[in-house]
Amino acid sequence: MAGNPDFHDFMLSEEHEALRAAVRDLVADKIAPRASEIDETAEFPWDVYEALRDARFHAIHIPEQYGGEGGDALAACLVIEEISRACMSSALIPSVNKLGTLPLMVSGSEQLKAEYLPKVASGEARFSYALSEREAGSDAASMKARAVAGDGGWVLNGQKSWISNAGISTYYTVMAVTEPGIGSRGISAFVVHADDPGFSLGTPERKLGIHGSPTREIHFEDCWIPADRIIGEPGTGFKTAMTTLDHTRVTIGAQAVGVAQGALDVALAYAQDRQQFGKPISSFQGIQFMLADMAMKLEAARQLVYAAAARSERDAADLTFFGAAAKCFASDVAMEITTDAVQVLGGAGYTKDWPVERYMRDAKITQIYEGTNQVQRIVMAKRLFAR
Ligand code: COS
Repeated sequence: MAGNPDFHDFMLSEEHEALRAAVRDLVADKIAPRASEIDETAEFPWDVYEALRDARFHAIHIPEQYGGEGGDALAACLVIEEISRACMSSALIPSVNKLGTLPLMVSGSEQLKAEYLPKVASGEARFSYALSEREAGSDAASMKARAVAGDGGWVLNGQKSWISNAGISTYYTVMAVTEPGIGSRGISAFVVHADDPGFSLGTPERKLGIHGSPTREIHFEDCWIPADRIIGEPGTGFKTAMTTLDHTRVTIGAQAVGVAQGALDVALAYAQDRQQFGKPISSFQGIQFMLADMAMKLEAARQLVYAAAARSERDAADLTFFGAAAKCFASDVAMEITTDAVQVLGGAGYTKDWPVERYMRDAKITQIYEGTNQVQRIVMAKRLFAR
């Protein structure tokens, strides 16, 4: 699977197919049976983390030279898609690890990469990404968190919001202002440790979905970190953050495709089983058209996500457009498909006896995180005008 972006014949390689099959088996065995309970208890599934780590699927994107599997962008998408098909909360394990470590892989010094990536590869550590703030969501460059050089290092003050897997992660990539007054060019990226003095966690957010992935604020109060924990040169943090999102938005597309596939699977089976007016509801054209539309849109989303993954792998010039398009299209489609799956199941679909209401709740976040779909459309339009 390493370094094989060569799938312009629109077929997955044998290695990718084998990976998909292996993840599917693990999901059926260890994750699907737990998915509803993870949602109900809203606890981080350490058993799933261990199962993914044992199978080396928890951070498949880490290069081999740092002790990782060296999975390419499509491999990461396949892992994330297959896990999301059963449990999106669990899919955040590989997704957040990729999001947190990619800034290092994109802009970090060799020393930083050698220090942190092997720990994530081995499963000893987990990494989150901290860009947003309470008052700086879509307008990320208006952030207020401040890092001031001092005492041979940096002193951080401020807060970050909606941080996925906060409290679970060992390390955080944190974007903060190092030179105020010059906008995005005054932002730098840093590695912060969960046990750095002055680092603290907010209370867990109470959310619509992805209950098994904790989301919290993180706070810095005179939090001192050594000078060599800056990622790249001062002032390059915003670019690093944006380049990271170009790649990882593709993985959100993969989550969306997975959760939509999970919902379609349930709707298809239910429609063929459920009898009304003396026959299965799948024999009614109204239901057939819904299911056909769901499958058609899902396949279009999947193809766009895989095409974007190929661009991510080869760092293509049009990745910014493709990452935004894949995330935006797949998540809009996932919201439609999961909502329609609830409709196909009718009253049953609205209850927790069936997983489709969970899929619908979980799908919603894919339209919001790593940039709202309104932001994705801004990003796409900018690229169109730049041509
Ligand atoms: N790759 C590399 N550099 C990029 C880039 C990208 N994809 N996008 C922007 N940049 C650079 C620009 O080239 C510009 O650099 P210069 O100052 O050297 O010209 C700089 O970053 C600022 O770009 P821009 O002016 O476009 O930034 P804006 O403040 O207008 O913001 C959006 C642009 C809205 C697209 C950005 O803030 C964004 O993506 N917001 C959403 C953030 C997000 O996804 N949050 C979720 C957090 S993770 S859950």
